[in-house]
Amino acid sequence: SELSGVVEYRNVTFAYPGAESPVLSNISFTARPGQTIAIIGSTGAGKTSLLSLLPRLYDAAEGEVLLDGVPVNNLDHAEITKRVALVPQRPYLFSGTIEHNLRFGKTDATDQELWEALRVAQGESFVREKSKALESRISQGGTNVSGGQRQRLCIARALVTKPRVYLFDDSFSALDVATDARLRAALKDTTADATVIIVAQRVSTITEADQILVLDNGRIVDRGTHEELLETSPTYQEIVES
Ligand code: M5T
Ligand code: MG
Repeated sequence: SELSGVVEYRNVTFAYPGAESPVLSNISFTARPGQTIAIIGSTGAGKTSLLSLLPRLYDAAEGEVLLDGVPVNNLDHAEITKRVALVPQRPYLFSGTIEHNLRFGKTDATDQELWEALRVAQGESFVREKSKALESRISQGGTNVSGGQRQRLCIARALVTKPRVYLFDDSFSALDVATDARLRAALKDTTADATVIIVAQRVSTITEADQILVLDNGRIVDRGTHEELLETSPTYQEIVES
């Protein structure tokens, strides 16, 4: 239906194959269309691992990850990627044109759709400034674009697929504060009906989230809005002050 995109983690515990101890323990939360859920926590807390379970990069051994009420373990990757786009922490660009990179998830996207995605991702002007625009070549791994340009192209690539659920893993960290703010304002409009889960390092990126999950050592130690957590969460206060 129109309002698909409900994500639910139910008592999820996860250990990497071969590892002795879990990196995630008893994770439960729900993210609904129209909401932004933020995940914050120190390096190694398990943020990337948590996101990776929804597109089934790994499967949780205990508990369930549900997409629109269906355990993702019962869905194949094609069914999941129709609804879920993950912008990974180290986003990858292929050797080929910008156009080729942007169409990766939706090969029949129109040029207009590509430009619209670039506009939202704050990538329009640097692509226009290139003499070949969308036909400009990206070298293997994207070494001929800056880190911030790479992030914006990978965000645009996700936008092109018009998913119901966006997973942003630290996707704004290479952007300066002004670009980060412009991008999030544009994203807010475009993703208004979608479910958005954002992993962030900078608190300023997530102060407006509907709910912030504070992850520490694989557990959700606190949750609430920015204002609530400032009052109640010593762990959050530490992150804010760091
Ligand atoms: C959480 C371990 C990692 C850490 C813990 C991705 C990955 C992680 N780990 C593995 O053993 N194998 C893997 O493939 O899991 O790591 P994370 O989820 O990457 O933490 P984070 O995203 O909160 O950290 P950061 O640095 O991105 O802020 O013990 O060794
Ligand atoms: Mg990470």
